[in-house]
Amino acid sequence: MAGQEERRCYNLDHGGVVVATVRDGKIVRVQPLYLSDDDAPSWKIAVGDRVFTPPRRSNATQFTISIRRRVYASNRVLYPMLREDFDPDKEDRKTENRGKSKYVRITWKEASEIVAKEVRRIREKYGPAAIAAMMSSHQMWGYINASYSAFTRFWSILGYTEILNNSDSWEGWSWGAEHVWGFYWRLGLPDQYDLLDDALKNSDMIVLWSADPDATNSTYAAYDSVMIRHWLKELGKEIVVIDPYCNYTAVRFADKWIAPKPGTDAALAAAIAYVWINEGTYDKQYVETHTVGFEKWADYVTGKEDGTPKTPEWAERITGVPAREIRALAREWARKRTMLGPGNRAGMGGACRAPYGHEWARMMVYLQAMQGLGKPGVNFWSTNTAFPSWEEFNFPGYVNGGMNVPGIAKQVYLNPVKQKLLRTLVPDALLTDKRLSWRGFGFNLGSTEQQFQLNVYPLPKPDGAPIRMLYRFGAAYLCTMPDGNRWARAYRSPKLEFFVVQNPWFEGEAKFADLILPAATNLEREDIAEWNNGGGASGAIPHGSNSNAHRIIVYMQKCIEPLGESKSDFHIFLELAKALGIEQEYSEGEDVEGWIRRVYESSDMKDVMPFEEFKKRGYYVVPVPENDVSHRSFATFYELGRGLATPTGKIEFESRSLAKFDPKDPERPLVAHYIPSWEGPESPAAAKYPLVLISPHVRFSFHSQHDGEKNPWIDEIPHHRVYKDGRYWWPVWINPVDAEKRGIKDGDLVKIYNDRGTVVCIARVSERARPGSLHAYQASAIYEPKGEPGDPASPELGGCVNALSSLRFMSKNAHGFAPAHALVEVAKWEGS
Ligand SMILES: Nc1nc2c(c(=O)[nH]1)N[C@H]1C(S)=C(S)[C@@H](COP(=O)(O)OP(=O)(O)OC[C@H]3O[C@@H](n4cnc5c(=O)[nH]c(N)nc54)[C@H](O)[C@@H]3O)O[C@H]1N2
Ligand SMILES: Nc1nc2c(c(=O)[nH]1)N[C@H]1C(S)=C(S)[C@@H](COP(=O)(O)OP(=O)(O)OC[C@H]3O[C@@H](n4cnc5c(=O)[nH]c(N)nc54)[C@H](O)[C@@H]3O)O[C@H]1N2
Ligand SMILES: [Mo]
Repeated sequence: MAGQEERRCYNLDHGGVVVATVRDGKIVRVQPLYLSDDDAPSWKIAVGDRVFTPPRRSNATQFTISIRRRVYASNRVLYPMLREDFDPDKEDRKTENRGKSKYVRITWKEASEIVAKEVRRIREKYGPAAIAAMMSSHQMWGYINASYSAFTRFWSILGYTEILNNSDSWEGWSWGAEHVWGFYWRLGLPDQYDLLDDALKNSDMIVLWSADPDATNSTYAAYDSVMIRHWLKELGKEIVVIDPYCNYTAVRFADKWIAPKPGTDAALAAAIAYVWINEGTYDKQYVETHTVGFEKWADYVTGKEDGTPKTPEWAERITGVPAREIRALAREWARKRTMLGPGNRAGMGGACRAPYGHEWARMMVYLQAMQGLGKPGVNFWSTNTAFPSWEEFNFPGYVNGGMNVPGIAKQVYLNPVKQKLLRTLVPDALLTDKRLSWRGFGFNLGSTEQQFQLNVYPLPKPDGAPIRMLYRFGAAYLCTMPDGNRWARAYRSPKLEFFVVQNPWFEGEAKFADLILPAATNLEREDIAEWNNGGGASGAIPHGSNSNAHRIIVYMQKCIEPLGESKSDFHIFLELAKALGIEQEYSEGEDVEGWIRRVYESSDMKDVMPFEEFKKRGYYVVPVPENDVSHRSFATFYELGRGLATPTGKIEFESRSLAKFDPKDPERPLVAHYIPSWEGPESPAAAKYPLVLISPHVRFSFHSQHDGEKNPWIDEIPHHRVYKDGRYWWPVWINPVDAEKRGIKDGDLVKIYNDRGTVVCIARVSERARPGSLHAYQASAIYEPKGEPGDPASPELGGCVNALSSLRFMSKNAHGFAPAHALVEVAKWEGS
C-alpha cells in the first residue's frame, strides 16, 4: 500500500527460523525461512536408486508461525508493576496476599531503586547468600539475553545462592544410563553422528520407546524430521511405538503400537531380554568383547538370582501387554537390524522422568548391547537427529556463547557465594526450617561420580543463610514443576521477604511477585543465535543442531521497539546494574550490538561473512562438505579402541561406578531391575487413586510458552484446548472403559484429583489412552485456582496438571524429579 513502509526481519524461535514482515512499526506476518540459491546447497543421501535431500526451508511449527500473537498478547506486562499491598518500607510484607493482590504501575526508576534497596538491605542483614536467583529450563532464543548469559553474569557479579536446575530432560539417563556407558558430558545420552545415513541404508526397523518425535521435534528442530519418517516408510522400514498413549507419531507412522501400563517398561525390557537369552538370539560375540557383567544380568532375567524368570507371561501380568506381543516384538527385533529411539533425542522420554526411570534407561542400553550396538543399522536413534552436518564449523550454543564466557567477556565472574540449592527443594526451603540435602549439582556434567556428592542447605554462616529474597527469571514453575500447589504455598511464605519476577506476560509466578519487571519478547530485541544449538560442555547437547536439516546461524533482528515500557533482558539487568553501581562490570561499556559482535568474532562466522553483511542479511547457512564424515557413532570409535567413559571402558551390565558408591542401594542395584513405581499401578497408593496420569511434553506449544492468552490461535486446536461454556479447557484423554465406570462422556468437564491437587480438565474419551491411564500435557500457562492459591482441594481451572505430581526424588540416591506420572482419581465435575 502506498505510503506504508514494509520491511523483512529475521528472527529465531523455539519452532524454527522465521521471517517477519513489519509494516509501519507493526508485525503483520510471520513466515518460515525459505533458503535462496545464494545459500549453501543442501546435503544429499543416496540409497539404492533414490536420492534424499531436504526441502530448502525452516519447517517451522504452528506455534512459531503464530508467534505474532504472543507479542501482542492481552496479558503482556507493559510496565514495571508493584503489588498494591506491598510496601518495601514496612516490615509486614503481607505475603499471604501473594497470588491474590492487584498491582500498580510504577516507573523503571522506582522499580530499580526498590530492587537495589532490597538487595542492599538483605545482604547487610543476612548476607549475600540470603538472595537467591532462579532461571527456567527454557527461554526465548538469543545468546545475549539468555538466562545463561545476562542473568548469570549480573548475579555472579553480585553473588547469590544459585538455584540448580535438576537435569529435567535427562533424569533417568543421567542417573542410570551413565553407569552403563558413560556419556556424562551428554548427561547419559549417546552421540548422534551419521545415523540418518546409517538408518536409511542399513536399518530394517525402528522401535520408538517412550518417544513421540512428531510432537517433540528434537526439542527445537521444528518439523524438519517429519520428512525422514516419510522416507523411512517409503523405504519399507517398520516402525513400532511403545507408549501407553497412542501418540502422534504412532497415529501417523506406526506399524505396531504397544501400550504398557505407565512405569512398567523395565519389566517389558527384561522380558524381551528373556526371549533373546532363552532362544539364543542375542549377539554373544559382541557381549563377550564389548561388555562386562552380562552373567549378572542373565541371572536376573532367567530367575537364577531371585527365582522369578522374567518371562513374557510374567511381564504381561505387570505391563498389561499380551505375552505373545512381547515375544513377537523380541523376535522381530533380533531378526532385523533395529534402531532404538527411547525418547526425544535417542534418549529422554517420559519414562525417564518417572519413579526409578533410571532402571528403564539402563535397560535400553542393555537391549541394544545384546544386539550389537554400533553395528550397521543397530544404534540409538529416534528418527530426528544426525542429519549430515559440518561440525568443524565452530559456533557456540546458548550455554557457552553468552556474556559470561571466556573469549567473549573480557572479565568472567564466578559467583562468590558457596551456598546452592536444588530447584526441587525450593518449596521446602521456603516452607520449613529443615536442613535439606541432595546429591549432585543439578547438571552433573563433569564426571559420572559428581552425582554422588552430598550437598546441604543452608550452609553454616558465613557461607550460607536461609533465602529471604528470590529473583525469578521466567514464570512457569507453578505448572512446569511438580506439586504446583506446594510452590504456590511457598511463594506466600512470610520467610520470603521480597519476590521479583522478570517475565513478558502476567501469568504463573508473576501473579505471586511483589515486583514484576516487564521483559520484551525475541521479536523486540536484537540478538544472535544458532538454531537448535544449546552448546557443548555445560550445554549437555553438543552438536545438537544436527537435528535440523540445515545449520542456520541467525542475526536476530529487532522487528519492533519493545511494547510499552518493556525492555530486553539485557537492558533490564543493565538498568538494575546502574542502580547497584555495577554497570561497568556488567556491560564492559558495550551495548547489545557490541556483545553480538563479540559472539560473532569468537566463532568461525568471522571468516565467512563480514559482520555488516551478516547483520543485514540476517542468517547464514553452514555448508556440508560433500562426503563429510565428521564423526562416526559408537561402534567406529569404539573399534578404534578409544572405549567408553566407564571404569572398564566397556558397556557395563553391572555398574562399577555404583559398586564403588552404594553397592546395596535397593532402588538402584548394580544390575538394573524392574522396581514397581511409587506412582504406578503396583503402588499401595493406587488403592485410593487407581489411575496413572501421564503428562508428556505439549505438542502444540513449547512448554507454557505459547499457551493461554498468549496465543488464541493455538487454543483453537482441539487437541490443545477445547472450548466449552466460555472457556478453553485443558483436555485429558481417558479410555472409554475408565470413562464409563465413572459416568464420564466425551466433552464433560472432569476433576482430576489426589492429595496434592484438584485440576479441572475437559474429557476426551478415546482409546488413544490405554485403560488405567490418563493423558494430559504438561505445561499449561494458566494457574487459576477457584479458591485459595496452593490449597489442594481448591479446583484449578487452567489445566495445571503438575499440581498433581510429586516432588519426591526419583529414588533413594538418584535425586532427579519424576513428574511424568501421578496416581489420581477422576470424576465428573459438577462445579461451575
Ligand atoms: N512441541 C514441543 N516439543 C518439545 C517440548 C515442548 O514443550 N513442546 N519440550 C522439549 C523438551 S525441553 C524436552 S526435554 C523434550 C522431551 O522429550 P521426551 O522426553 O521424549 O517427551 P515426553 O513427551 O515427555 O515423552 C515422550 C512419550 O513418552 C510417553 N510416556 C510417558 N510415560 C511413559 C511410560 O511410562 N512408558 C512409555 N513407554 N512411554 C511413556 C508419552 O506418552 C510421550 O508420548 O521435548 C522437547 N520438545
Ligand atoms: N509433568 C511434567 N513436568 C515436566 C516435564 C514432564 O515431562 N512432565 N518435563 C520437564 C522438562 S524436561 C522441562 S525442560 C521443564 C520446562 O519448564 P520451564 O522451563 O519452566 O518451561 P517454560 O514454559 O519454557 O518456561 C519458561 C518461562 O520463562 C519465560 N521466558 C521465556 N523466555 C524468556 C526470556 O527470554 N526472558 C524472560 N525474562 N523470560 C522468558 C516464559 O514466560 C516462561 O514463564 O518442565 C519439566 N516439567
Ligand atoms: Mo526439557
